[in-house]
Amino acid sequence: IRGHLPKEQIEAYSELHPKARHLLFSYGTAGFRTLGVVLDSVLFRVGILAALRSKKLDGKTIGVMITASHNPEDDNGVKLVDPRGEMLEVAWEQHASTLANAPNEEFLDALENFIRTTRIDLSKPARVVYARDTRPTGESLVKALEDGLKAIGAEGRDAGITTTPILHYLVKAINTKGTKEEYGEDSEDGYFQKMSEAFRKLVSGRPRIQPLIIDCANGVGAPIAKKLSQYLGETLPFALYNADTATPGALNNNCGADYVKTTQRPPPSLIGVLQQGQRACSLDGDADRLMYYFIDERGYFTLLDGDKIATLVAAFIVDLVKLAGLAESIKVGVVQTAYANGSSTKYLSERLPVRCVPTGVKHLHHAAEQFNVGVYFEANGHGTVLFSPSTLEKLETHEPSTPAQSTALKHLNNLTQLINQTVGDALSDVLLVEVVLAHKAYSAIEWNSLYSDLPNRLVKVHVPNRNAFKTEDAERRLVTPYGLQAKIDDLCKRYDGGRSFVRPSGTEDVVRVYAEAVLRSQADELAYRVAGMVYDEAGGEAIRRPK
Ligand code: G16
Repeated sequence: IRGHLPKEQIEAYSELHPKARHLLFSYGTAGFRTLGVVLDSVLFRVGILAALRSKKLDGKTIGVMITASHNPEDDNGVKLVDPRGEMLEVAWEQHASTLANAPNEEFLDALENFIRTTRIDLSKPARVVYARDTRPTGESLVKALEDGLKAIGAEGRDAGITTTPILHYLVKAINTKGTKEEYGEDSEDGYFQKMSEAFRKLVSGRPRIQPLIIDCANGVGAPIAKKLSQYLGETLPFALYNADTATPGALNNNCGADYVKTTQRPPPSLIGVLQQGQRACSLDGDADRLMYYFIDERGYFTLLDGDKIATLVAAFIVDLVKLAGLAESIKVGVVQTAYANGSSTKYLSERLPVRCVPTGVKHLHHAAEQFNVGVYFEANGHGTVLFSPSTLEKLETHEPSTPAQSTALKHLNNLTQLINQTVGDALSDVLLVEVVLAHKAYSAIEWNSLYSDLPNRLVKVHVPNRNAFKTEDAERRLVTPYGLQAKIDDLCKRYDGGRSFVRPSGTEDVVRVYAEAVLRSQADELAYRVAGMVYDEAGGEAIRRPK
């Protein structure tokens, strides 16, 4: 090992954060996620791991976000953020799980072994920036993390209570400071300034925007949206609902993006508030997901989910690229997952290259990097737009030959400032959607009419062992339990436009079942019948239907 490992110090701190023998942790879709009260040892060890990741990357700042996002309030979790603001490199996920699971007395050995095999130079500096959402367990988990940082002698920066996307922004801003790629000032203020300035430029000269109703899921999105609103002033008035972060049990309860998407209903607190045709949206517990919706002229609730956002945004960017005279050199592509509504995939594929990847922002992000401009959104509202480094350069240096080209180019450059390109960001996405609606002079109704969603249903099945479910083909097909996929295929054939798939969740202890069909009743029936098969196959305990 190169450099010094303060073994005694680590051991002493480690004793304060013992790992319970019977618990097994796994770094899943979005880091470690389980009941908040059992995560103390994990946070301590993640502190050490983040410091080592920083040392491995020559002292670059690593981010740590303590959140369980859309999960219930009692859950908590932690995810690591790499220097460019993206999710932790996949190869390190296994290291994270191994270190989190080592019994107390073997932790130091596991650590030394890891440092040796990964060839980490301990003499390098270690810098970590961390934040948490509003969950009650967050405060003590931050302390455990800080003990991990102290134990290994890392420099920590507390970004306080903030959203996941702001933490990602900070990581990138810190690491690009003073370089040619400087991302912005490394503070919350820098984040708000950057986004709100770009927004003002993009909507200048357009008609005044009507107030937007935002359901904040009673989470950290509430105080952050409030601050953003001060920067936006009259350019985009917010009406904040479910902004109560103090009442125990309120977080994500009957509100928020996940509730709206899975129940396909507005939060009960907005019933009577939402007027026909008025657009509203929901954030999730850490403000990285966004759902828009409205009540249509017949009084029906209509969702504008991640697929609809992707379609709106991709079409807008394609138009601007054409108008700027750059259609030949800048190719726009879209990345989705199996949850994307079949109609959205059809609509988009007729116009653009579309790729399907497994669930999890890390997969979408990497696939989107392959395009000059990659628009990625999960149907659940998690997504953003990436401009490749060469595209950014092209946009900055291209000489427009007409005033129309010049305007389109200016809009594109402002979009690169408006969009949080590190990760899905509900508030940055709100601004993006509002810009497109303003430019197109679309109401929610017109936006929705781009294509009609196939009716769909998502259900959760509680099974004794969700790991028995293995998938392939970007999670569209089951490999095990053996024979189950053939049964699902047979069933799907009996429904017009029937499509269904089954996958284990990476953030909750459930198996998820998705189904869609041409008719609502058929989509529901297909979902519940496939869920029934999963239940029978795996000895499921209960099917939790949306209330
Ligand atoms: C996380 C991930 C998302 C994923 C979601 C559900 O979201 O970041 O990419 O779609 O979990 O994942 P799963 O179906 O595997 O449980 P969030 O908003 O909870 O961080």
